[in-house]
Amino acid sequence: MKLYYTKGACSLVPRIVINELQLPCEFESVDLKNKRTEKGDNFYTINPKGSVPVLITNHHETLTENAVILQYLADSAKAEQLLPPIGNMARYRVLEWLNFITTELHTGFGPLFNPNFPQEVKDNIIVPILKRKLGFVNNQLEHNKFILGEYFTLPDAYLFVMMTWAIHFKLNITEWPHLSRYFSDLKERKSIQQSLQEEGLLEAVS
Ligand SMILES: N[C@@H](CCC(=O)N[C@@H](CS)C(=O)NCC(=O)O)C(=O)O
Repeated sequence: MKLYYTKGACSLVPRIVINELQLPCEFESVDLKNKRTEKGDNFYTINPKGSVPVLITNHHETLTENAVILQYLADSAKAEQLLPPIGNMARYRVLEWLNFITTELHTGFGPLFNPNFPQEVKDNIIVPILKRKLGFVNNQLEHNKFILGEYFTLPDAYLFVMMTWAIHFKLNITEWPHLSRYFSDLKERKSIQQSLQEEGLLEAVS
């Protein structure tokens, strides 16, 4: 198995899940600006969409889209705590959260990464929308250790990376006490520490 990734990007999410499951995996970095991989390949030949993450499965299938890669990893490893089996309502709760994070939070951060987006629009429109959504996540965490209760599930890996972006863009996460506590706890998790270390991000996130 191989994961194409970019330091600190959303490809950190499948890396966390790979480490959570202790799966053997090769990692190759991608320069997203020039669309070149570490080994010098044209990244468009690997993913015509030009985005990370890309997972090459042990069966040589190329799989893209974070939320789907995560499901593939958990299902292949029969990791029923990360993603409960078909028919169990808990599975659809995991998918409900994955869909929310990918379509609302992940996409919501997009303009903040775009240097051509006017700062005024970022400050007055994009950030307030993101804050409202993070406030919703904070409320969900009031009585939950993890986003869906007692156990770490796929959306927790995704939310962790969204929180690192929130901090990067100086959204004041102390506004959300439950989210702050959740982030601090997740940071100490073995798979997350390992993933941060592998991408050279331990200091940036501490
Ligand atoms: N729909 C994709 C989007 C992935 C995505 O936004 N990747 C970013 C990095 S976090 C990227 O590669 N951006 C560069 C580009 O799209 O050109 C997914 O959910 O996996």
